Amino acid sequence: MDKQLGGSIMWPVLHTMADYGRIKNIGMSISLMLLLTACGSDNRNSNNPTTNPSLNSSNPTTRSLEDAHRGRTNIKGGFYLEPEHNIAQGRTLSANHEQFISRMVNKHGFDRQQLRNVLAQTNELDWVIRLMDKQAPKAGSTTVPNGAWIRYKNKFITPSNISKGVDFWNKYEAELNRAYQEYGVPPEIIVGIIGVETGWGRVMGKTRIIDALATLSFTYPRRADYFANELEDFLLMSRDEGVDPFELTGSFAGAMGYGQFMPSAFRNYAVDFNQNGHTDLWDPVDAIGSIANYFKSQGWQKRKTVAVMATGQAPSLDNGFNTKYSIDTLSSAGLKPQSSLEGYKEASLLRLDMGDRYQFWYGLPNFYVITRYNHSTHYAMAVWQLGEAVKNAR
Ligand SMILES: [Ca+2]
Repeated sequence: MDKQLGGSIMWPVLHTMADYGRIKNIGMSISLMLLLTACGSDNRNSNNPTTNPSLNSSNPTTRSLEDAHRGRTNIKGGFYLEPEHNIAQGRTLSANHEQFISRMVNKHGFDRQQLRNVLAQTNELDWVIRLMDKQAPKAGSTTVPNGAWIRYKNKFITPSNISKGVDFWNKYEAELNRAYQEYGVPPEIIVGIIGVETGWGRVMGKTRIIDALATLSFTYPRRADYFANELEDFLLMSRDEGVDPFELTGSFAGAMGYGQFMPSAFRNYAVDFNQNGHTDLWDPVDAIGSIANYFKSQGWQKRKTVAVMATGQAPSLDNGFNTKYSIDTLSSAGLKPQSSLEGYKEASLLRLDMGDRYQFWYGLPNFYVITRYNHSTHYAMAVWQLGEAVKNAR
């Protein structure tokens, strides 16, 4: 958990799902499948006065940053705020708040009083703390297969999801192809990421980002530094984009938009891919370019495969995306690649629990790059296989 939080720049969909589950009072154990079904019949955004005009009526409505954007800042050094948020607050802030405010004033020239007023209006979300504490470390390696991979995979790779992925790919084919040309990251990977993260924009999180990040920055000491940096980047994004920070929602940890970027990922990797003057994670086209840019930055190798299935078993070797073996070592252990390793001399050893047996894979550098989005073998394999399934279904 710590590793994922500190090292990963994104929050995967499961966090959004947990977030959503809590909002719907349906608990955290509910499956993604059920959630996606629930989302399909749930007019969650009915309160939004604006919808993204780029999405047709058969799709769920989303509110892009551009929709919320007013294109101006009404106070020098400050945010654009809707009238209901542009109010003085009497609440006394903690020393942590005041320290953070001073940092924003000194480092970025924010208006001290306005930022006080803004932070005084944030809600402390106890359930965010509880969810953060609940996230148990990953289960250790099992010695007997129990189908963990099958269960994980079945949340994402379903006929319904594949069909939705085909729709998304068809709709944004030109932009996906342009991203491939500019960044070398193929459509199936971007489609897979957006599918696993948010069901192609269907579940992007309903928590006010500023509430989530303020809660975690000021009342969660264990990760306060990390989240204070994220809050800093979030406030900069809001100011720079001229958008009311209270208008933006996402996961309970502050992940935003189609690809669930954290604010620091926005700052470092997001791009204005539709070139309309705004970098908007809630815009599918900007999200496509931003994800491609992220993968390229993490070392994606164009036209190289991700992983190769092995014949045989290698029970004596440690496995996981972080392992690294020479191909000779893997051969000696009893494995043979089922297709070309494309000249790679080293690979990680991946093991998938199929229920009645283990399936071994050679993990190649592009597999490792996918784990930079979320540090999990299952996650990366699901992204890749979902993308491939959508590609094959087109
Ligand atoms: Ca844009």
